Amino acid sequence: MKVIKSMVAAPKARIAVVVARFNHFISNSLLEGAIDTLERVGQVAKENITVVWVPGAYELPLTIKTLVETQKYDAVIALASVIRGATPHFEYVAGECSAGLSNVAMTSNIPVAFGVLTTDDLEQAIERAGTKAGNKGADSTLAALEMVNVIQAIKG
Ligand code: INI
Repeated sequence: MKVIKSMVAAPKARIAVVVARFNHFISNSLLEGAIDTLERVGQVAKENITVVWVPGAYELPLTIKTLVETQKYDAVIALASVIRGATPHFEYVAGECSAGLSNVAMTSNIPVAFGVLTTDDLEQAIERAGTKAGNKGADSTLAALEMVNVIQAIKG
């Protein structure tokens, strides 16, 4: 039996973090969680981390597609919060963001971690951005780090 089970330390990994400016207060906390995890847990060197700000969650897929096409990154972390409002707008933004990110990962073979909160209200977003329900920026970063090692292990 061969089992592939990878660590989260990836000191040589080149990581891009793409973060939506919309709901900036939440995004900033997700970004803090991501950077802290990259440096302290992943042991990724500062010079190997690129942060890209974009207007909103809807812009994440195209930005990440452009980044992976440069072949300069081993994984990308997408960070945003989409908060439900009074209209169906939420469904379009969250749906297109999620489908687009999955599509980029599948067509590029580069892990794209989904650090996008989709919540009913601001309180739920705050809870998941560094308060009582953890930090989704940190959680998605752990997934990205592990996936860098998993993909490398599979490719041998
Ligand atoms: N973008 C978000 O990141 N979160 C949201 O909650 C949100 N809402 O609710 O509208 C949002 N909209 C902006 C969207 O992502 C685009 O930036 C905009 O439509 C321009 O293309």
